[in-house]
Amino acid sequence: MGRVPEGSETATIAVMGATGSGKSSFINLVSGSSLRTSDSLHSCTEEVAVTEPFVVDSRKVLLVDTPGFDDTNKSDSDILKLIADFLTSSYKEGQTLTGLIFIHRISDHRMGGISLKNFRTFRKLCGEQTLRNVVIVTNMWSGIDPHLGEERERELATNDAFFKPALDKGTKMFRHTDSLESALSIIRYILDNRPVVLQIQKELVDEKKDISQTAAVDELERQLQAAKEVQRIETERLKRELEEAERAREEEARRQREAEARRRQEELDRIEAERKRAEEQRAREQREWEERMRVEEQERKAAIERQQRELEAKIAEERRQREETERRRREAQARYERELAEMREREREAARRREAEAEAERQRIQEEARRERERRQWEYEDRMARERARIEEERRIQRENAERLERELEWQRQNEGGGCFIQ
Ligand SMILES: Nc1nc2c(ncn2[C@@H]2O[C@H](COP(=O)(O)OP(=O)(O)OP(=O)(O)O)[C@@H](O)[C@H]2O)c(=O)[nH]1
Ligand SMILES: [Mg+2]
Repeated sequence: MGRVPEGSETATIAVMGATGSGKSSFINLVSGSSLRTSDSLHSCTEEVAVTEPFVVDSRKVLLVDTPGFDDTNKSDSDILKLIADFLTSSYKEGQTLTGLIFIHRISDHRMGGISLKNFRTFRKLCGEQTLRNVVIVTNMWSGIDPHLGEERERELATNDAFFKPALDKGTKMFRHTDSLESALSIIRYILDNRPVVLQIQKELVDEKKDISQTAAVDELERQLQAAKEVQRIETERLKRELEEAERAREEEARRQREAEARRRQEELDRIEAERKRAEEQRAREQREWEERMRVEEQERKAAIERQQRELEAKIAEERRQREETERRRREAQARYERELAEMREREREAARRREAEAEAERQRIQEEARRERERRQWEYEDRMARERARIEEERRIQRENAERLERELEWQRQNEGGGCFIQ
């Protein structure tokens, strides 16, 4: 690929195939376009679209994207009309197709399915003379086991019901392995072809037929009729099967009803037997229960009488014990009172003794105090007598000293007159 050469003859290649087969993806890869593709189950391309020109080996190339047959929104005849309109107008403008690519997913589970039905319409659109310009491209090889892919490819190429008749008349089959290189090699192969006029272009432009008179529409109608026939046969088969099933169901239902009735009768018998057994059991249990109740009642009465006797004995014993206790209490009380009186007597005796002892002690202390007072009185008087004697003595000495001083003074006075002083 490279710059678009001036004046070179443009190769226009149309890409067709079932919806979702990868037409737009193939075109985007090889032309660098960005046509819308889809991951969903819904059809994506709704109109015929032509890429910008691009160059392969110095040839200007245009790829034509087409909506896929078996579109989710449009009928096959609508799609055919869209493609036919494009081919008619381009042919009228003098443009013819250098090649046609029919894309087939090798990963399709049903080889004879939608894709091959579309291929038949495609062939009628191209015509037998142009099959040399047609290339069948198998893609999506990555989604299948290689051995299974090869087997399918061989089957497609060798089975008359598939691509063999077209391949016999010059159509080629290529693998597209998702790489640009594989896509380019397919384009390069087509570029060696001479442009051709398709059957539908001849029919619509040269022969001025209405689209309803074209072989492609014939093929679509044939397919529609065939589909209707298949549908009719299928509906009849289903109807027969339904009727048979209905009969079989009725027979089966009758058998089931009988079996159900038998089963219910058996169930009723079983329930009745069960009920009888349960009733007998209940009556037996009732009798046993009554007998048990009677025995239990007797035992209960006996037990009550026994308990009554035991209780009365117990009450008598308790009364006796209470009287015994009362007697002992009264004895203890009397003993206690006696002991209390004795104790009080002893205490009174002890008190009297203590009082006598205290009186004796008081008298002894009083006596001692009196003696002490007397002793102190005596000592005091003695001391006073001695003091008085001492004072008398001192007075006597003072008198004597005064007398002596008197005498000395007298003597002095006497001596002062003589003029002599005797010391
Ligand atoms: N693995 C694999 N997936 C592919 C290839 N080509 C297309 N796809 C995927 O297939 C899906 C449909 O691809 P499109 O290119 O939209 O198919 P289409 O044929 O243009 O579909 P319509 O426009 O609806 O008719 C997308 O998810 C693509 O990515 C391929 O070569 N290999
Ligand atoms: Mg598309």
